[in-house]
Amino acid sequence: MKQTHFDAIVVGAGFGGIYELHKLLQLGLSVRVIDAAGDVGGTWYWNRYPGAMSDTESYIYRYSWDKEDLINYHWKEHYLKQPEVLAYLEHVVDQYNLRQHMQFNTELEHAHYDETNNVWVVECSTGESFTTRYLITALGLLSKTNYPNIPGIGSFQGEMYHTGKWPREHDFNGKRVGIIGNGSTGVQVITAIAKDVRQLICFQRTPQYSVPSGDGPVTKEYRDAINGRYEEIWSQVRNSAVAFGFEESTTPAMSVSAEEREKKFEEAWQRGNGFRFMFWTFSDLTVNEQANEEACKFVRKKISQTVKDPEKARKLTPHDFYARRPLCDAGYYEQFNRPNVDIVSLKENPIERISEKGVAMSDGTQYDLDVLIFATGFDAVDGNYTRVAIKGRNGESLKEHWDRKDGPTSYLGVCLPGFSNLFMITGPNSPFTNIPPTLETQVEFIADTIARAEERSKGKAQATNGAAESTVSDDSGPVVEALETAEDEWTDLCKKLSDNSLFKKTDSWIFGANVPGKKHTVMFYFGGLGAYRRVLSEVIDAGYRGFKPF
Ligand code: NA7
Repeated sequence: MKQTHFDAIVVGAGFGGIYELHKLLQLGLSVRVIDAAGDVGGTWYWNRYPGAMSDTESYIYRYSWDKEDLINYHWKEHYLKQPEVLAYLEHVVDQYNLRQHMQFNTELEHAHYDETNNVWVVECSTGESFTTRYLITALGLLSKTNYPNIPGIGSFQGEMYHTGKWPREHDFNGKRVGIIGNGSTGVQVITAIAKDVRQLICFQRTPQYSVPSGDGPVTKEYRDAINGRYEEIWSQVRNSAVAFGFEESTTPAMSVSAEEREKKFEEAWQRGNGFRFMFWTFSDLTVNEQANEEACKFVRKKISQTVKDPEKARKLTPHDFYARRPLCDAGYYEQFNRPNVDIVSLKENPIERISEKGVAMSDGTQYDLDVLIFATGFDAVDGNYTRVAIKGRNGESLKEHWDRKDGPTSYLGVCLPGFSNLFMITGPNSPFTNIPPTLETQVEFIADTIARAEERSKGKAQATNGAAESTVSDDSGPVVEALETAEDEWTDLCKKLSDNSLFKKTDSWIFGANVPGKKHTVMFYFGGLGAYRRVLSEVIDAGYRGFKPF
């Protein structure tokens, strides 16, 4: 079998992989990016479902490192829709001539670390085998699709889609459509297709708190104002907690009067954006039950004011904590005022089975459908890593490592003991934020670490070769590996930081609670991006604290 060697292989051609490639090429390394998809885009390649958009505002859902491009690459609305995000990533790839280093329709199937030669051996779905000094996974947080385990799922004779693997074409005009799932994806799909379909049945397991997105066209004046302040904007984003472009509140909700609270919630509702509603209004919505309930009451009132049919409103109204990934929408609750849109509560009436014709409910109701959409999310964070065998120094796979550690772990979200020269972009216990600024932070940390490793290894090799009395030729290259103590401390810190979070008390993918059998455990660093960046700086300043000397 032909084996080709690269200094670095990056797995994934999305936001993270593209930037990592760019950075590593700047270091003069030979790099190959592989991706199972047919082209660039990562998440934005696969998630082409109707209504797909980023719910980070457009001006900060992009790279910050190309100042000219920031100013000149146009964005039309407050939020980028999937085709625009994809077009942006393609534009960056073309601008920097990166495509020549990328190989598509090539899935990583197996990788193991060959300690003798200090290389990763990477085997792909194409039958190719590569060796590489550095293996960098840019797999995305949300890409392994999660299908519910409903009896008869394979028997449906109509069109069936998962939002995370959406085909290029679809036509739902005049069709009877069922959708299972109402997370951020389901909310976007429902809002986008309700007006076009003959009938839309929304199968909902847990109702959601969603706030308006505040989308709309941006004026030239708005753009010019943003363009004039990008330095300041990125500096604020990098030093903030959730990196969504606003200052997080420092005011506890119950420290102000009921009127003031209402006013603040209303202001956030009018301005739009889920993260703004959760983190800009008050400082303690995600940690204080009473404060949280105030936000819940506000959204419940909005639902009851919006949804005219009291039965639909009842089913759509959540009663648990407002402590899942915050959602925003372009008129979600409003869609249920359409006569062709209905909501089915799966907690009251579970799905009995999926049949050839549609969905059969426990109470005997049968919904005949032409289309069934699964907006049922992802086996998030570690799901992508554990489905392929990535084996480290001792032959232990990531899955075995994480089973041994009782949940997915890392040092700094990036490295792992036993997995020399493996770097993860948004690995487990990375910051919970708007993703591009965290990706950039990690990509730069990884590139700087590799630069140092290369530099020091060259120095070492020269010193060794120059030393006449030396009998050992140290040409096996640099080895970067986190210490197990550092991994354990980072995991403990992440656990501690999440201890007070109400997110922990709700079931969602953020704590791995959406996939049956998956351990409910911390998967993010909740300290915020600013604090995370400071930790990385301290690690570097302390000579790569937590790593074996390299
Ligand atoms: P999410 O947020 O995980 O939402 C998945 C939805 O699917 C949610 O409503 C789930 O209900 C529902 N679901 C999952 N499994 C089942 C079964 N077995 N039966 C019925 N309903 C089910 O995924 P999204 O794609 O919406 O969003 C993921 C992230 O992508 C999002 O946060 C953004 O960052 C982008 P549940 O609420 O668990 O009861």
